[in-house]
This record gives sequence, C-alpha cells and structure tokens, in this order.
Amino acid sequence: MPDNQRTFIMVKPDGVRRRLAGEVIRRIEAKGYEIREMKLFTIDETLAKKHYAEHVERPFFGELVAFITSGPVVAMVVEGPDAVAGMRQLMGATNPLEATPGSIRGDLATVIGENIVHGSDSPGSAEREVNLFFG
Ligand code: DAT
Ligand code: MG
Repeated sequence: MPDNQRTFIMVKPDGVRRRLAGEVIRRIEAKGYEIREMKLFTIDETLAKKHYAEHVERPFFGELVAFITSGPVVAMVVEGPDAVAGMRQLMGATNPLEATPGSIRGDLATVIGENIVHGSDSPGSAEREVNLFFG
C-alpha cells in the first residue's frame, strides 16, 4: 500500500519570472496530487539560509541564497500516495541536463542554478520544510 504523504514543493523565482507557475501546478494536479496549501511570497535571507542549511559549506551557497530570494516563489504543500518520491520523479534530476524529458526540469530548464522547482528529498525533509514555510 502506498503511504499517503505531504511534501513541500516550491516554484522558484526563475519559474515564476518565466510564467511557469501554472504549468508546474498543472502537472502536479494532472498527476493526481492535492494542493493543500499555497502562497506567493518573496523569501527573506533568514528563511533562505534555514531552508538551504544542508548546503552551507557548498561553494555555491551564496549564489543559492541570492537566487532563491531574488523574486517571488510559489510555495505549496502537496499531498498524495508516496508524494515525496513521486514529486521528485515528476521534477526530474537536479541538473536539467540529466533530467529525463517528460519531467519538469527535463522539459522546462537548461541549467542547474535555475531548475524551476524545489521538492523535499525525504519524508523527514518534507516535515521540516512544511513546518518552516507553513508552521
Ligand atoms: P535538489 O533541488 O534536486 O534537491 P540539491 O538539494 O542537491 O538539489 O541542491 C539544491 C539546489 O542547489 C539545486 O536545486 C540547485 C542548486 N545546486 C545544486 N548543486 C549545484 C551545483 N553543483 N552548482 C550550482 N548550483 C547547484
Ligand atoms: Mg534538495
């Protein structure tokens, strides 16, 4: 039996700027998941650093924080059977060059630093991120 899960999904500033929020939401709904929460807002530096805390030592951390705070995002809680892994599959690999055609990143993005969408990578991350953005 699949596990009914909630996961944290976000259309990043590049996706909102390119008017792709609707396309991402369409794919989530077409898959069969429910959107339980949704908000458009601009992430501040404090929240960005908490969200990406696992990447603090990476050389691209500064760029990552600058990018994610560069404009509004659409943050969501998405629910459904095995939604954490299912959304990762719908999103495609982190690097759009490796993301399968048919996935969001494979179809809509070209470079790793602007890959349209965020999705929690495990049930534990999902709980942390849902609480961070909607708690
Ligand atoms: P994901 O977003 O697929 O969970 P991640 O958590 O490893 O990937 O990285 C978070 C974001 O950081 C990713 O969506 C894009 C950026 N990123 C990851 N690796 C990068 C790299 N080598 N150079 C530049 N940006 C990178
Ligand atoms: Mg990640």
